[in-house]
Amino acid sequence: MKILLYNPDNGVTRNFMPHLWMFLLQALTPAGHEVLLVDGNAQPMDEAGIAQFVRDNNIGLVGIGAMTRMIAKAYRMADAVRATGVPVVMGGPHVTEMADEALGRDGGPRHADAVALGEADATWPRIVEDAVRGKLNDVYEPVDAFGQESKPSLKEYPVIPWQSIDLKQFNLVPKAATAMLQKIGEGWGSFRIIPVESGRGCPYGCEFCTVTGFFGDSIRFRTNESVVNELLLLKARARTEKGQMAVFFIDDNFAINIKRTKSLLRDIIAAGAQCHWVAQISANLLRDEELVDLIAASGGKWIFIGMESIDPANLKDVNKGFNKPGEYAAVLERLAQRNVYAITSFIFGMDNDTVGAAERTLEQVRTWPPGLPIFGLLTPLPATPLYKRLEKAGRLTRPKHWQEFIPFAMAHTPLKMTIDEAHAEVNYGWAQAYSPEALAHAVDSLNDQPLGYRVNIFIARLCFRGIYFPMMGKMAWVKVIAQNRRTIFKLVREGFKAGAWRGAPARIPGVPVPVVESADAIAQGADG
Ligand code: B12
Ligand code: SF4
Repeated sequence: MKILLYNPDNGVTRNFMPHLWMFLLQALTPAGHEVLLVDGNAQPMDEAGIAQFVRDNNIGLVGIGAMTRMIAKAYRMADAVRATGVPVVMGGPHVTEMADEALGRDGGPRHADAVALGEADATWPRIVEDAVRGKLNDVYEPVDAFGQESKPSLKEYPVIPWQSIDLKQFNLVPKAATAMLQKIGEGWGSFRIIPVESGRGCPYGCEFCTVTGFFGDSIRFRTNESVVNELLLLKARARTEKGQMAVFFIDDNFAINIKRTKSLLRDIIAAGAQCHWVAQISANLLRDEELVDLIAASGGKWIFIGMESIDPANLKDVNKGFNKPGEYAAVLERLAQRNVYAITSFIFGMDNDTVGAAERTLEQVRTWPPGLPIFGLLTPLPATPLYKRLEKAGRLTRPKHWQEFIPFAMAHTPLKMTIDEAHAEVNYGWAQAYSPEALAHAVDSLNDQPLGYRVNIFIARLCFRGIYFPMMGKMAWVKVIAQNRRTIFKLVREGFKAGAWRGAPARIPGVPVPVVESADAIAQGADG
């Protein structure tokens, strides 16, 4: 049977990285089936397009995975597939919490023939076999022989065959430039950010986060050997293609067990499996100097830190009191001393936020080493403690906000400001942090560093800007480049002076996250 695994875009912005679930389920599919992958972020498709694809490729089963944010699109695409007579199974965090909605048991239309609840590593092979027999159940639950919930231990992790997977759709280097860029240094003909997990679960239970509920508070890790082998496979592929790749360790809190993380990083170094990587780690775990040394030595370049707020009262409200705003600066300095920088994530619209929260946050951000600040709004995702609290208090203004997805829009009223004021705070945060002046300031603050670091921070900031300011077209890029021309000229001039542009290899230290078009990320602190 031919199976299509499809991940929708959210219809507004695009993602810069493929989704791990697709590769994982592909690797877990029983032998004898062919699995095709389509990520709507890389290969945009509409309803007619997916129906045509399913017919043209003689697909027998479609699997769709989606977060809450893109569930409306996922349902529309599922409806289009089902209209061709092909069954659809849906999985992922949203339908796990809202299975009745997907199955049309809540009075609405049915969108899926079957729903896979929770982690589907063990249920997926069963789903495929049932689909072959034409006997899909409505719901697949990960339970053991006694009906108890069972979570994959990750000790037996499948080998994802990165050496042979078709990754064309995920290359961030424009096609026109591939041939030329292949010749630069070790080769830049391709650049991909590949998701790798080393463990699952986070016990912290922040109020707005689905992770503790979904993956459970029991943390599970892959073996170091299996992670190291995966990195070696990825490095080998990049080498043969004369391209580059970076890894995004998608663990929610990569250092949740510091001893284990240190041992993994040591093994990566010992095996020569270092690569440029990004990971999410909570600030409290970055107090450890040895850990930060190992992060730098193993190739860690960007750490995503869910700071959420600089106001301890807000942090306490959302059960994230373990974040100590007083230590943010020291944590960032500790990273910057090793040339590791941070993606700092903030949430506005929290209950103790008042007008001016964004400027107060930026005042602090400006005193920190340069990084990539991102701003979002507190969003009640289904089944989170936050959702339940706001629902009970009658504060949800759009209880089914996902059915009509609006980016950067609140679904409840904060206590100390209006919804419009909260929106204005987010707008202000992005506009100020990514203004030409702020970009110039970030570059200048690294004046004592080699040119490559300054180029790195500049490119990373320009690309990250696309999370909020959609830069989908050429004209949008031209405008951004014109606005930042002074900084660009300055960097180019310095490059000529230093001879950096003469003769390759010009290897930029550190991986900018080159969100080629518009990237959507992270705007509500899912980290660590
Ligand atoms: C990496 C990541 C991202 C990446 C993008 C996704 C990517 N390209 O990988 C980035 C950083 C860009 C991102 C952005 C956002 N993310 Co995010 N992200 C994650 C993260 C950390 C890892 C995802 C992952 O690969 N997990 C590991 C895989 C193995 O797990 P999985 O995807 O759940 O898949 C398993 C099952 O769900 C199931 N399954 C999944 N799909 C399917 C499909 C079928 C057919 C079947 C059968 C089974 C199945 O089987 C898989 C194996 O067991 C998760 C948290 C987490 N640990 O999952 C948050 C998470 C998915 N993100 C979340 C959110 C909210 C966002 C943002 C809105 C903002 C934010 N808070 O981060 C944006 C929106 C992005 C957008 N495009 O609109 C939420 C989603 C909650 C929800 N109900 O929707 C999560 C769960 C974190 C949280 N705070 O709660 N994210
Ligand atoms: S926000 Fe981060 S630290 Fe908090 S529960 Fe979610 S993954 Fe864990």
